Amino acid sequence: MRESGRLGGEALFVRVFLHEPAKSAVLAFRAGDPFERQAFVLIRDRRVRTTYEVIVSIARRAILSWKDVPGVQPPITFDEFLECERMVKADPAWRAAMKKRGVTDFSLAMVDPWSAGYYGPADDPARRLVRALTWIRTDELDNGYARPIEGLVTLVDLDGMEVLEVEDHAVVPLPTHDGNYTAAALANPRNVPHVPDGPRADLRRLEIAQPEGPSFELAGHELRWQKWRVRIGFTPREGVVLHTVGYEDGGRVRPILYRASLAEMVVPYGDPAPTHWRKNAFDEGEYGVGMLANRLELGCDCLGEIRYLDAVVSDGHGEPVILEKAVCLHEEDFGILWKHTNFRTGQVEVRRSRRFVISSIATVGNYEYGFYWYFYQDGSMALEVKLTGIMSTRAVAAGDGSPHSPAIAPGLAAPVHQHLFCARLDPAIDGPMNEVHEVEVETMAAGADNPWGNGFTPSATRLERELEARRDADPARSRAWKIVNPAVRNAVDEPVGYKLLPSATPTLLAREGSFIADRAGFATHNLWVTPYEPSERRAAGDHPNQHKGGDGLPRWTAADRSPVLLEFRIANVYAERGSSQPRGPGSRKE
Ligand SMILES: [Cu+2]
Repeated sequence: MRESGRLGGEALFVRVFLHEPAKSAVLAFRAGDPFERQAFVLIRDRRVRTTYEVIVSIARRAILSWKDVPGVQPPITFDEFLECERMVKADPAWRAAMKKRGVTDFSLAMVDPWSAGYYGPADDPARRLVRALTWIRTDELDNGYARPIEGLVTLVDLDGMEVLEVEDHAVVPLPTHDGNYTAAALANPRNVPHVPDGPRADLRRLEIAQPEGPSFELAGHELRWQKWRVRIGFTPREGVVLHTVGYEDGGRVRPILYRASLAEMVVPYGDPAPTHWRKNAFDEGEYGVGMLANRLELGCDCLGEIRYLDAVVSDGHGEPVILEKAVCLHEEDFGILWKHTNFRTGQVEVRRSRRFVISSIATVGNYEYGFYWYFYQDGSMALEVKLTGIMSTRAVAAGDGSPHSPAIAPGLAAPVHQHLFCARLDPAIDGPMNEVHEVEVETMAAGADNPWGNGFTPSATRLERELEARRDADPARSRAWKIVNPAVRNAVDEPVGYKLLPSATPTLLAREGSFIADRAGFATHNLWVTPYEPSERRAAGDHPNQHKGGDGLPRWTAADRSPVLLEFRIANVYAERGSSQPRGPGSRKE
């Protein structure tokens, strides 16, 4: 790309990752077939304030396509994090605001570049904006999130790397206590929490050992564990990506998913205070959970026999960066899978459950996300996201309680917020032609077939169009969604399928018509089902950073395409049917 002469010296390599081949090519691939490896490159050319999407053939060292993408902002890079902090700390207006709060040692400030979002024409993505928030430490190792600089918002243009505006809404005293978490700090009376005796010492050793080694094999990125087969990919945006997930049965591998990944996530805050109401991070699309993956060599919490996979991303200059041990693979005991006691004979049978875990952890500023894909011995699988790290905080004056921000320490509060995750599943259950049914339980009406009033019955409805296939969880009816392959029947002549089980968590709590509701439309329903379209991969659109909203799932589904269909989302997960074949009435009966 540099040799092409089309890049200025200020070009920022935002992303370099695998340009995935067409599904048809992957499914038809046989070992030894010729294959061209391609890279997708996302560039921000700061000098001309333009974003490019480029596809490159690595084997042929050729540019295959070069697209200018006007009016969008690519995600914020780690290089920009550091540059932005340095630059803000040198700004006279920011320094004056800090002095007003009694802070003179600027080296102890932490400046986090929060994505700017979109709150009116001034946030137009023609400019590359972030709203930087400031915290202050007492020394280099102190947890600065315990001392937010309330009321101070610094608007930065990342293209020009300049401060555009310093908003100073009001001085609020710095919280008085430390918020550290090391063993030594806990015993300090100035710390919240304060634990005079230090950490508990009432646990004895628990060892998890697999002296014969683990029960899985890795061939390159293909995992084999018991009957499971999974290819493990990784992108800077999504982190772990699962490809061609299948399960061996009677000597053949039965496909389950063609591809699965996190498709977007958003963290909207519910506090209207000036420093907080625009906190609405799309941590995947605006930052990248793959880019920010932990190097688990530095601290991994998996126990047992562990294997790791490295991930390769790029820095701002397009140079490869190896995230060593970004993905952790291990087996773990998971209690019992099944048990029965025959009370007449005293015969007891127990099956222990062991699950396989593919995990990675991303640090986004103050917050950590642990992503765990689980595979079980009964053929089920799950995605769990663990939320940890440190809350985003605000300072509050004494007695200044807020319904939006519960107090967590003297002078310190944590604004309420949601974390909404959207996974995209491209199912291929026993083949690519799948459909989705909503299943739930109904109390039956009184009548001849329900004479005693005790009757209830499961019901199933096939989701026929995209707009009716925007669904919400309903635990009172045990609502779930079944992806089935109508052409393949089980022993009782029912179509084979997988059931998607939603968890009962709220969808987006912000009001309809709010800025964030427009930008995070995907989070307004638990499930979306759409026809397969490889370009429709990111739930809030390809470029959510500073996007004013409407892109992604709401835009695609507005056409109300026929989906016997299928791409759907559940519990903020959506999945898609695995076929690019349009399904006309003629083919439907097959
Ligand atoms: Cu949180």
